[in-house]
Amino acid sequence: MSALSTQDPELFAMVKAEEAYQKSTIRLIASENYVSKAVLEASGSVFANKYSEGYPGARYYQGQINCDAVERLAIERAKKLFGAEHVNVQPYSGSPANLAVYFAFCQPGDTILGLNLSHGGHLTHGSKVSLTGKWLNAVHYSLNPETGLLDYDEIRKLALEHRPKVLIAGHSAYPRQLDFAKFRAIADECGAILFVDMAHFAGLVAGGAHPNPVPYADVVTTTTHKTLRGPRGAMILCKEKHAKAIDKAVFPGLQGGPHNSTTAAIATALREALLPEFKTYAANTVKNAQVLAAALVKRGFNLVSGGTDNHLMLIDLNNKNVSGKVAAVALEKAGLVLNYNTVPGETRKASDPSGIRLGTPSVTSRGFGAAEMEKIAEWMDRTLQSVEDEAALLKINAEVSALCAKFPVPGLD
Ligand code: DSN
Repeated sequence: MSALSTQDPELFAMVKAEEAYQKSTIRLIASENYVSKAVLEASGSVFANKYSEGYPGARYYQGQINCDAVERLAIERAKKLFGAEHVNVQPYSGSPANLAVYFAFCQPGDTILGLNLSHGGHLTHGSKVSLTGKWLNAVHYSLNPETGLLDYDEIRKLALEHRPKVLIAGHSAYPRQLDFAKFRAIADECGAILFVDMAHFAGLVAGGAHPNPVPYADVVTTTTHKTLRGPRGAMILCKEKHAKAIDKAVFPGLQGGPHNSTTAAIATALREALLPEFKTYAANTVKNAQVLAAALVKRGFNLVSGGTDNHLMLIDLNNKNVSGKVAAVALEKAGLVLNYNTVPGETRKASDPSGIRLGTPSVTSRGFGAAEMEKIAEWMDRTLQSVEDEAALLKINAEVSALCAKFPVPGLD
């Protein structure tokens, strides 16, 4: 970064500070990761200079010979990785990708059925504060209050009662695998489009550590920067019969020119996800989450559904007498970075809810294993017992930094 360091030292210092921060902290945000150096280089490549409205071979601008090649490469790799009939790699991120799906299949006022936000759903699955909940008639299913698991009988009941145009499977905070055959059967019975938002677990699907929704769903969206470990972007995968509707919804329906440098980085991230070592990464991500979950349960943490079989955990802190926000702030001071989160049956405000969410994609990319998971559980326990004790938090922070120094950071070291 010699040009940046001389031309904009102020910004360069911020980049360096963030590098140091990402190296010296334990990053447990379930939706974050560390991309490779190759992905960083592709993200910063000259494709940032290009406008390419349209699709490969049918653009509204000349000079697309290389942009077409890049976009075709990303599409072919995504098709191969997930077994998809059609792929659109242009959505700017997960929320626009999900909007494109509704735009393709719904009219304003149509009914959609998805997972309740405080039970692990996503804003774009029809939350009242999102355009998706304002322009569509959103109905939500919840987790079973006894088990913390999806209740497929309730989903079927609601689907038959409300006859949604789109049935949504997917989440941003549900720690279990989804049964796509059951979702497909319900969608068929009520005549809905089955839409799977696999943003959180796409990398696990790619690495064979989670069932693949693509054979079951009409349409699947994913971001590319979570477990999939690519740049910040998104893709839509669908059956060939929906290809035209999806492509038209993305462009010209919602977006202008694609971010070609992101497309280039998606292509190279997908190459990495096709390598055998990505299977090991996906398996280790789940293994680490399960070790961490068990260690937390042993220390009295109340995990929604009692554990995890994917990359994330949702913890209800009501029995710890500390709110999610107070816990998250104290954990950050201790060097453990995660987010506060609503939990099923939430009684507090979303800005200071009862829970925290954490995941293992980043720490697994960094090479952490079972011993480090045990240590993280111990640090979390100590932190929550000392949320107001700055000295105790600083001591944990020093221990966290010492451990981090032993693990090189992908893309940076
Ligand atoms: N904001 C993302 C997450 O953290 O899960 C979902 O879009």
